[in-house]
This record gives sequence, C-alpha cells and structure tokens, in this order.
Amino acid sequence: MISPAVPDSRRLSAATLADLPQEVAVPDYDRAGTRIGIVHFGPGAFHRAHQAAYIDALLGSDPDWAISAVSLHSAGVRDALRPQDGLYTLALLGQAPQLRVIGAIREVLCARDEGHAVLERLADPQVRLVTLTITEKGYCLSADGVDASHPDIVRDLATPDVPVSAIGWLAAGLRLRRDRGLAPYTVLSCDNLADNGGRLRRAVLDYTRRLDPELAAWIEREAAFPRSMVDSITPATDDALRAQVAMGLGVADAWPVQREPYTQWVVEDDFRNGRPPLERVGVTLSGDIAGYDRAKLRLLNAPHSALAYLGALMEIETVADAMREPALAGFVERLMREDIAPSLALPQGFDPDAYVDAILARFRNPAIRHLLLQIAWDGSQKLPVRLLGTLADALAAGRSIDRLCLPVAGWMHFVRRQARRDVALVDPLAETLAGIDHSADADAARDVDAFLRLDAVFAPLSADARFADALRRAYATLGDATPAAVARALAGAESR
Ligand code: CS2
Repeated sequence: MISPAVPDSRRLSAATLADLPQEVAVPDYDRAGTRIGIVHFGPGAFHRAHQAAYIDALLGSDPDWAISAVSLHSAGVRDALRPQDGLYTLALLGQAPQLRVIGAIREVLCARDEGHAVLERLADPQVRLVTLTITEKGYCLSADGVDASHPDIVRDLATPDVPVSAIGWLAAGLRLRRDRGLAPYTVLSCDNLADNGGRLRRAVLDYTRRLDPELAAWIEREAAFPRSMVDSITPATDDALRAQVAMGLGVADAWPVQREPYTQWVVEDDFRNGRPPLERVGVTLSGDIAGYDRAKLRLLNAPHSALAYLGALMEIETVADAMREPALAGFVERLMREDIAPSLALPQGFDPDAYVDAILARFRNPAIRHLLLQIAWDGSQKLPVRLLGTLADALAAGRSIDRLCLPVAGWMHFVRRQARRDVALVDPLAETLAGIDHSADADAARDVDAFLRLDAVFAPLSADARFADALRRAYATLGDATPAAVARALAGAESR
C-alpha cells in the first residue's frame, strides 16, 4: 500500500497522467467523455488485467462502455483507486516488460458501505451490462440453482433490499429496473466455471423465485446470461511489481496489476438491449463456447492445480520453477496429452497439440512469478470444475484414471500438511477441511474416505468404487508427501 505520506503530485491520477514517461502507454481517448455502461462485480487483479484492458482498448471508438467497479465486501480496491481517479498500471510480462495505464474504470464502489450508490448504478438506464469475476465460490451455487443454505443467501432472502451476495445484488438491481420500467441488463459471468452463464442464470432464477415469482418470470423472459471463457495468467500483485511500476512511471501506483502478454476472451453472442462491440478489440464472439470453456478448464486450469498441489508438496514456489523440475513437468505434460485431451470434444479447428504446446510455454514463462500457493487456494471449488469431470469421462470410457488421481491425492496431502503446519487454508470449506483427522498415523484408506465424504466436492463420483480405489492407491503412492516421496511417485507415474 502507498503510505499516506506520498503527496498527490507523486501519485498516479488524472492530474499526473500527462507527465508520465513516453514509453508508458496511457489512455488514448478522452476519459471525461466516456459514459458508464458496465457495472463489474469483483474488480480484483484478474478483471483489471483482462476485461478492463479490453474495454480500455474499446473506449476510443465507443465511449459508452466505461466501467463502474464494485467490490462486494472489501474496500481495498476503492481506497487504492479512488484517489487515482480509477487509474492503475498494467504490467505485461513478456520478454521486455511493458507498462500501460488503464483508464476504463470510471467509478469504484464498495457495496458493503455504498449500497445505495451501487443500486442506483445498477438501475442506471445507460448501464446495459453487468459482468462478474467473483471466483467460483462467490456464486453460492448448488448443483442446479442457488445454495439456499449458504449464510449470505439465507441473509439476502430475509433482507433482499440490502444484499450481501452477488446473486442478491444482481436480483436487487433487476427488480429496481423492472419496477422503473427499464429493460434488464445482460449478466455476463467471467469466471472459470463450465457453463458459467447457464449456472448463474439458474441461480438468479432460483433465488428470485423464492422471493418474487413474477420477477423471476420477467428475468427469464427478458434477460440474457451469456457464457464466456476468459484466459490470461495473472499473478497477484507484490511489492516487486509496485517498485517496478513506481520506477517506470516516476509516480506511485497503489495497486498495479500484472499479467502475461497472452490473453483470450470468448463470449457467447447472446445479449439483449445492445452490447459493446467487443469484436473490435480481439474478443471472439461465438454461438457456442462450451468447447472453449472445457478445453481451457481442463487443459490449463487442471494442470495448474496439479502443479500447485504436487509442486507445493515438493516445496517449490512458482509455476515456472515447477516446470524446471523434469519429473513434475513431464508428469503434467503426459497428464494433458494422454489423460485429459483424449476425452475433450474440441471446438472446430482446434488443434489440441498446439494448444497444449502453447500452454506449456506459458507455464514456463520466466518473466512471471506465479505462486503455486495462489493457485492452491479454493481447492474444494476448483477441483470439481477442473479435474473431476475428466475423471468421470475417463471412467465412463473405461480408460485408466491412475495419473488423474495423483493431483487429487496431492490436494488431500496438501490440506493435511497445511493443517499439521498450522497454516490456515484459503478455501470456503477451510473449517470442514481442518476438522478432518490429520494425525500423522491415520491410514491412507481412512484419510481418503474422510475427504470423499465431502459431497460438495466429490458427489456423485465418490460412489464409484473404481474412483475410490484408484484415489486410495494414488494417495498411498505419495507416502508421507515429502519432496522425495512426491518425486518418487511422479517417477512411478512416468514409468507406467
Ligand atoms: C489459476 C487461474 O489461480 C488459478 O487457479 O489456474 O487463475 C489461471 O491462471 C487463469 O485461469 C488463466 O486464465
């Protein structure tokens, strides 16, 4: 964070923008002439490095889509960016790092203490699109609707006018628009979930049906929830980045973000009441994005999680370091080519080998310090959407699942190791996971079975004896999960 002692003249803002060194790219449009057309929930690093950069490129030719960025709970982004007039720096980490100031965010709000402003913004007729990056857990989903036992949803159903959940805010905004005779906004989820738009639509309808069936019917009739696939590797901001940006800009930036140069955004072309001309800035608009979605979740995110758990057990810090470990890199590559790719129905024209090659090269990018512990967060939410679908498909096709089980077993060992070290897990199920018996003498079958009882993660797969057996074997192969034991297990998986 910037110390309060930094004077405004030394800080990135509309006033200091003109003085930045020439090699820093700055918005090439009149920011004051743009209008807010998008409300975005969850302006974390990913949104600011990805979607906001696309919109920044668009505003010069269409000023109607500037962003109002809304954090649901934490005031951190607002407090960092409001004094900077919404400006922040994006560092692109290629061979020669490039700095670019993004101007797409015109307003930053924190819903927790500016609820009225958020609601009025949602009901602004100029706003036609609401986007979200709130991570898998932020949706409070059940298998086919909303998790009505989630504390935030319980609370929102009781007091829907002052919501705390994203679903609650979406519904409150839509209700106000209907009451004011306005068209609904399109709701676009930009999180790593297969069928993200479909699942969000079902969750919003499930929630609103419990409150106001007529509103639900209106939403069902009038609103659109397109699906999307987002991709760009975005390591969390660290002090090294803050220092690098301050040096490059000559002024301080409270919260710069960084990402690899590669970026992809595929959006289902199903909008009502207009949409930003995203195709002008490199977004792929498609009628059917299920194939892209699956390919990315299964061939990029699943290997990422595999590297995270197995690499963390080997005491490795970053993705690029993990890729320098031949046993781990070899394992992940075989996992991708031999276990995951064969079960994927790919979009037309998609070359799986080239896609895998490109992902492996991105993982190896030496300019990026992407912490395995960052990817390890929220395992209970990520594993089902990343790996368990492939496992189910492999079982259905009668293929071996031995290699696929190793990262899942790696997660279990990782959870146990963190508990033994007394390190808190970042995971919405952290409390439940901590409640599992993590004593060192528990046996493999008992350990695995304790995890398999977590229905939110493993149902319905846990009922399949072939899965439970293979998982117990994989878990046992990892032994005491020390770096040497993991290396032996990887070597064993390699020789099979
Ligand atoms: C990563 C993703 O943190 C994680 O779990 O797997 O954030 C990944 O970097 C992005 O999805 C890449 O687009």
